Amino acid sequence: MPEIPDLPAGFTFGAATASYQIEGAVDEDGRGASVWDTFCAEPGRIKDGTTGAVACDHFHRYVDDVALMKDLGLDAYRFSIAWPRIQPSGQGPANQVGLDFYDRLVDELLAAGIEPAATLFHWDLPQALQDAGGWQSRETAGRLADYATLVGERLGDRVTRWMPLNEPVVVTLLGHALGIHAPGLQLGFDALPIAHHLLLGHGLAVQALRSAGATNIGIASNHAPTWPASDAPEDREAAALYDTIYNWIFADPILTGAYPDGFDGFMPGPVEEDLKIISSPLDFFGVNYYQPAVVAAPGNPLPGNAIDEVGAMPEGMPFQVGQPRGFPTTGFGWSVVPDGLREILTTFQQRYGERLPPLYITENGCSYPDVVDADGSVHDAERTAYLGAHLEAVRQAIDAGVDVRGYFVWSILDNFEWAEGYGERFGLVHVDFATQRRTPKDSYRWLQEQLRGRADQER
Ligand code: PNW
Repeated sequence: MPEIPDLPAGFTFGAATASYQIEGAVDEDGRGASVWDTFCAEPGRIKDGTTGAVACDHFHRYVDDVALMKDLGLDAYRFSIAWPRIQPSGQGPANQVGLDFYDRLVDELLAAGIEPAATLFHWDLPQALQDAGGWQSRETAGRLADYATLVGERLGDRVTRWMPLNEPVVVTLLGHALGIHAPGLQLGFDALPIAHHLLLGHGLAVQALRSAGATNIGIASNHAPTWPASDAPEDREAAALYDTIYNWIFADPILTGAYPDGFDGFMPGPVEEDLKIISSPLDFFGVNYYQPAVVAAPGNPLPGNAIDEVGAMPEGMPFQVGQPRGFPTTGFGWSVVPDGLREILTTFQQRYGERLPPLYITENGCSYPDVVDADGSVHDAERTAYLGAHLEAVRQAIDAGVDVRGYFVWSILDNFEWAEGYGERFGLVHVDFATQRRTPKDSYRWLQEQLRGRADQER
């Protein structure tokens, strides 16, 4: 069994989820439709034909779920707020009954001694806003800020960390360039303006949250160290381009107030003015990490297994993207490369230096098919090994001088894994979706023991 390495005093241990992946109750308390309701209803979009209509039924079971988190010993819980519960049509006054759910959840967490960390937009855009142009429209950025004001006013006194956006890169790439996620558009490079509108929405929402009295504001941004498939100059060049598009067109404007060279021209609107908003100071920057990317020039050999998502890259792209070979893979087929986490954290430190606020790992985790015994126990030794190795990588980054303040496991519960449906299980807790029975996996027991050991030491 791995042990959690020594981490600085006050290091935050948490777990993360997202509204559409766990809540269910899609028609309750005035919730409007989201782009994911629409997308799931389209034949062929979700591998097993399922939807998030029930998911983990967390909307009705949040008390039990918070009890599981408390028992595990978590310091913090990162959840997302379903925008269509707060503004069923994407604008106008708050649906107070919709906000009530998060009010109850936040109070339940605080009573359990768990810090609430809220994401505002984890992909479930109100369908009415999509009908009005969605993230292709600049207006949507302003709508995000209005929604942020409503939520900040109600919960700003109790939520301890805020993230307006989750993974703008995945929304841009999978949702709008490749069409694998809602809203299912295949715009290719014409999706770049989406990135700008998301970033503008982020900046406006940061400002709106602060005006509403919220504090401790950041982002949860997915990042992948990007490796050229070979030393050939054309592979290096292709990898540098992909690295810029995947990682730095999202982090640079936020942390430096400028796009990487040459990208301003692809962005719509008064870009210079927008960048001032986009670079509104943050209290922390959250990195979601799953695996590195391996990139080759078109026509060159790509030794990595193609990543499902980006393997679907349309013809004519200036790069081919795969994943590193020679590493174990998760049940989902993603490569297990703990050192990639150390690498991306130290890259952030080197790239931004003094300008970098404290970092959090806002997501890291893995999917494996569970082995369920006759007695109901669930064995997932690979997940335990995965978490131990990635925490060790965090330790190494801290030793190298990176200010990392916390780590959130994706996820506390098995849940609706987007286009994969219920086939991929990322939870520390097994969910039997037929009965909604929750069973802590071995990895949960392991983490619980480790967190208890830490608490004893700090006492
Ligand atoms: C993240 N990729 O999504 C999301 O924030 C979660 O909602 C999701 O359940 C989790 O990771 C596991 O997938 C990603 O293709 C989706 O690189 C795709 C990629 C990365 C993250």
